[in-house]
Amino acid sequence: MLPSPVSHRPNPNEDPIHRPRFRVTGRILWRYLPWAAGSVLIVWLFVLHEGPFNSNLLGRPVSEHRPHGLLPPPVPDSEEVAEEEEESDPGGVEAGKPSNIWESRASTVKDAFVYAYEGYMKHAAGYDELLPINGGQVNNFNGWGTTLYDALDTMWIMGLHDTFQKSLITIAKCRFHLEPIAYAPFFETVIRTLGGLLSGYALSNETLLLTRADDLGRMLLPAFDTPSGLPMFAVNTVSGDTKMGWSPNVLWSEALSNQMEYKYLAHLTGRAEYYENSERIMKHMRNASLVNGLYPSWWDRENGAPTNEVYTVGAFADSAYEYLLKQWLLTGRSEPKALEMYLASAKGIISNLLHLTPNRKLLYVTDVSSGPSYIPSHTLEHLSCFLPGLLALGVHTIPETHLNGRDRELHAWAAEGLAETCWATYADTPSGLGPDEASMKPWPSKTGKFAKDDSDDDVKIGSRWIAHVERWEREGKPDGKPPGARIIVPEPNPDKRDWIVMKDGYLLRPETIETFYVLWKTTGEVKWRERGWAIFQSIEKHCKTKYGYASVYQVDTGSPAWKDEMPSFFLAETLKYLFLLFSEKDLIPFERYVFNTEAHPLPIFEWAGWEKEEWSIGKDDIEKPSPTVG
Ligand code: DMJ
Repeated sequence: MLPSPVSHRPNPNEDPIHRPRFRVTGRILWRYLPWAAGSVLIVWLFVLHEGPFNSNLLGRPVSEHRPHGLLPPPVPDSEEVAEEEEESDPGGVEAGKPSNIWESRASTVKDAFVYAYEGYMKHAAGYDELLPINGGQVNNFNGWGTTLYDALDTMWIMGLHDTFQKSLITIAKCRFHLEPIAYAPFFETVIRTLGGLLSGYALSNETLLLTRADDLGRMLLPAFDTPSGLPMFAVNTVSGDTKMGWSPNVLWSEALSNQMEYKYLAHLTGRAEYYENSERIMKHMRNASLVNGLYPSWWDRENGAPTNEVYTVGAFADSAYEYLLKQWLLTGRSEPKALEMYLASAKGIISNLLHLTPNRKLLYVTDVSSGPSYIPSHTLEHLSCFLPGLLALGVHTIPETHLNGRDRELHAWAAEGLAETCWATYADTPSGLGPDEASMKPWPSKTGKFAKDDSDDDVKIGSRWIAHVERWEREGKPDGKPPGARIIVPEPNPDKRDWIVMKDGYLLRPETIETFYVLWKTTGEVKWRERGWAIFQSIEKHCKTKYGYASVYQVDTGSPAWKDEMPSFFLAETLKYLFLLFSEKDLIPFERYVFNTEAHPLPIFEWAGWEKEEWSIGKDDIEKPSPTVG
């Protein structure tokens, strides 16, 4: 430590020689001049670089205290945006009123969020979720108040800073405690709670959120402690005990939906174990022997081998495909194997899981089980409606060098056609809400016109979209777009729809709206916004209760019945994507953020040199040529 000139003023009583005063002064000068000059120089350089001392003790704006200095600045909040707009359009609007219809719609969504969150806080604070019919509460995850964590970044994005600040008090007190017999589900806790904390930190720069993310990330680590590295279903955060879920198998979605959160956390904290555990699963999956680039939905935790031959992008798989592309984007495109795995799997999905209905030519994604050939179930899950958004994000972000020509077109057409069908499942029903599962009409048997033209193997070719695309190409590409990629007109008559309801609940899920948001941002086509608004109005009409919003049954009627649940993802995802869909400002640009599977935006970062070196990042990444679809 540098000596203080005051406390070290020479004391003549301590000086045996009693030197004359000028000599004492000269000695002081001699001892302290270099330090004083150095200090002046440092202060001068600091002021020159940072401006006057007006922010905090260090003279550096708080927002710049970021690990590695690579993260983007906090997102502008919507209140600031509204103020800016008022200034730029002073005559056109009433003071304080949104400046156009879309901002007004965004503001209505914000009101819905406030209504839902206030209902939760009033009747279920401290519990995971609100029971919206009677104002009850339920702990269905870990009992730490999942809805608050899941809703955190939505508050910030909507400019609800007071609400955000109040949430910090709860988070500051939370120690992620669990009784000995309780377990936190790993997948849900990572995507909702850890994802919420990390995104809240990235947007607000509140270090409390990073500290808690680090605490939680560490407490969940025992989940990775299995022979294969594929995670356990749940963890006790106090003892580190783990347990399996209802199935002894690891779901593909559970194995590969932690890389975004753990890699970002590794980057923020420098903890190797975060990177290594999640990356071990990536390496394992990359070395797995696959059929058509597709990943089976069940895996063995002991030996790491697949335990079924069911291929789906719905429940058990969805977010794993999502994390292949998204972790490549999140880590500054520095891990080519993730992109390579995404492209290979997208090829497998397009060639095998995309099917077409015979009359309306509705394009849908379904699951197939392996047999003599792939057998499609023809079920379209609401969960799978994230896929068009993912494909569109890929087309928007993957360079021509890796996705080009016909493949690029196939991805774009598939995105558009699948989104049209997801929309049709809402637009066709009297409630305006889409079912959790629809059963799509299969292609006619061998005697059917189409199958006869293409091949005798009806199972293989009958409804497969790629076969119809090939036929359309052979015919000289009439209408410019292949069947399945064209606009669908809503069909109120159930007999003419080409689909029937399988599971009749609308569970306040986000996937269709998420896809509309990505398509609006990447294509600029206003139809996606209009459709999002139609869905929001149906939610307002059928799902709003005295205490919040409820999932509903019987979507295929004019008056669906409430189901007593308000899932936290309604606040984390559904209302956030609606708000962003209508907001006129690009609050979360794709160039700077990537949404995790629970709609928590994480900032794109680049690995530091030492991280690459120390953790061998990208060392086993060998760029391969882009696979060809079809
Ligand atoms: C969300 O929790 C996440 O999006 C998850 O990946 C699967 N689906 C639910 C909402 O439907």
